[in-house]
Amino acid sequence: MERLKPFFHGRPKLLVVDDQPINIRVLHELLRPECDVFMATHGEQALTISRELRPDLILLDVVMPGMDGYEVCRRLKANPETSEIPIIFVTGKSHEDDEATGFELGAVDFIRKPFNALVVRARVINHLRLKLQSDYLRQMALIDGLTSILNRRGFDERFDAARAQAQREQKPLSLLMIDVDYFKRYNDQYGHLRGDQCLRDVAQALANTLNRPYDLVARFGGEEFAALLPDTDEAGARQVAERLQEAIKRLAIEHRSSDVATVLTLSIGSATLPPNGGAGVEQHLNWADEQLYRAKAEGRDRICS
Ligand code: GH3
Ligand code: MG
Ligand code: MG
Ligand code: MG
Repeated sequence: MERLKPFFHGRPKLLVVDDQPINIRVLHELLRPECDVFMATHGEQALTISRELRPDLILLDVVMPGMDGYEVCRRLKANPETSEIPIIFVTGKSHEDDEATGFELGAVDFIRKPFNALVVRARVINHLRLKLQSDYLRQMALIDGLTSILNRRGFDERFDAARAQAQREQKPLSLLMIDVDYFKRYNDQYGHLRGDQCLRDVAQALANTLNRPYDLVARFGGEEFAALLPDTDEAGARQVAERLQEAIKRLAIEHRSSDVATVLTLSIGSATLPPNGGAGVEQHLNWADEQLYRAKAEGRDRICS
């Protein structure tokens, strides 16, 4: 049978949940050539592992002491962090009503014990393939084709999540709006192809300069980028903005028709949301935009906050 080829590095992750270790062992032996198999022997453990590991597929027993499989499924679906993980019920319950219940709870498949090993393997492979494909398409939808960093849609998603996290943890959240200076003239002087290459180089340099794993940069549109800096106050944001400006200057991309330098430069507007929040998404964006506008008006190649 054809093996799974993941779209990204690493093997798919499968979580097997069953209160009988023998059942887990059988499934583990059967499926480990296809994926990394993890196991849980009760409902609470299944929920914890699912949150931490984010498996690509869950094989879920129904009858278990304590929390049964249906309840585990309900809770997984209720949590946005785990709601997208496909679930296959594997159960000795053989009444059609049980199967209907499983599907109503959002399962993608229902397998009866005792099962045929080859059929289980084929079903698991099919569902893993669908999951990897949908992950891949999702990723593609959030990534900018020219620069390979997050696009506006990707930014919006992460912005919402970062705002929620900042509120929860009572931490500041800084937003930088970054715009290339005199880029229209750059295109006019050097042509669109070099303009495109320039945007790729700028995007890579911005991404490489942000060194904390939870910082991010996105292409906001055209020659405009946005950086999101969780747990960063106004002074910290200004420091990061300076590092980004320097990184772009170090690229030393010739720009003869710029009025502010002979190399490519950036203007940056910075807006920090205080730990107690307050401003809405639009407000926060407008605020950073206003600072960017000010940086342009005051002469470009500068940071305003
Ligand atoms: P300012 O200093 O005020 O920001 O001036 P600017 O010329 O950079 O700003 P303006 O908004 O007038 O022009 C932005 C230019 O960016 C116009 C457009 O041709 C160019 N641009 C936008 N997206 C792309 C792209 O994907 N590739 C290339 N090559 N150019 C792009
Ligand atoms: Mg059981
Ligand atoms: Mg510009
Ligand atoms: Mg612009």
